[in-house]
Amino acid sequence: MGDFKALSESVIKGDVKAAVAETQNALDTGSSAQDILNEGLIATMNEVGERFSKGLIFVPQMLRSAKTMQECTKLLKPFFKEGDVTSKGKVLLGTVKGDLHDIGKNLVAMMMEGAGFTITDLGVGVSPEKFVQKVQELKPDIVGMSALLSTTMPAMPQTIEALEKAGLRDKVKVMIGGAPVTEKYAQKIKADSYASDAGSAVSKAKKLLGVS
Ligand code: B1M
Repeated sequence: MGDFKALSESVIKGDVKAAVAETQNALDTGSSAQDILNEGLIATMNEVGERFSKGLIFVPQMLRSAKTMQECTKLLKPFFKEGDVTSKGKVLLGTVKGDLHDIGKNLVAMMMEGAGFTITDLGVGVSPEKFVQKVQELKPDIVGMSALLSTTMPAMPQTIEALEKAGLRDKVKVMIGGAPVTEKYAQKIKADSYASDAGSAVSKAKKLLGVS
């Protein structure tokens, strides 16, 4: 993790104050927000996940690291703005039913907002019924679903089915993502798009709506 060792260690420890200071320090010494995010914060969360898998840390530590990362991300937000742009489209985002992971979804929201999309974030544990209700109410161009657990991925096709049943499927594009989700899975469940990270979520969303 090279240059971001101190940042990484503070995120692993869940030391918000130190991690925020390290993030600011990295910005002040010329690191790009993109590198801090990818090589500093996201890489560290992968390390946190590995430690959890090995039984070296437990849920409370994982949660502290997550909170620490979220605080650091706040400092990076202004750097992902593409400038004053009129809305490129409306995006409804949520982490699917049964799933509480929201860091990735929040990054997708941040990057999309920065790129000029209007975001409505429904938060975590969003049921298919809630997605349907909000699509009816807000008429978004894209519904974005995030899942981090293999056990909650089935809520994605369930949501697509619920949109079909409500007669809304052809009125909205569906994008999915999250660590266990793949392009192949997106094709299987007939989502319109899959993105592996927040940056490509922006380019895929632009492509879906034919905007630049
Ligand atoms: Co959880 N957890 N967790 N966890 N957790 C994982 C996902 C896990 C892989 C850890 C592990 O075992 N190695 C594992 C899942 C195994 C599996 O199903 N395959 C796991 C588990 C098992 C669990 C619990 C069941 C643990 C337990 O209670 N025994 C539990 C489940 C709770 C629930 O959801 N019901 C649980 C709980 C938690 C915490 C609450 C403690 C915390 C989440 C806090 C929070 O999010 N506010 C947490 C964390 C932090 C993780 C890890 C360590 C980190 C996740 C993360 O934030 N990554 C994670 C290990 C890992 O992923 N390596 C793990 C950083 C983030 C930027 O990446 O979310 O992948 P990611 O998002 C990326 C892309 O995927 C993509 O863009 C993002 C940015 O580039 N993307 C999209 C995401 N959504 C997208 C949507 C799009 C497009 C792209 O379009 C709409």
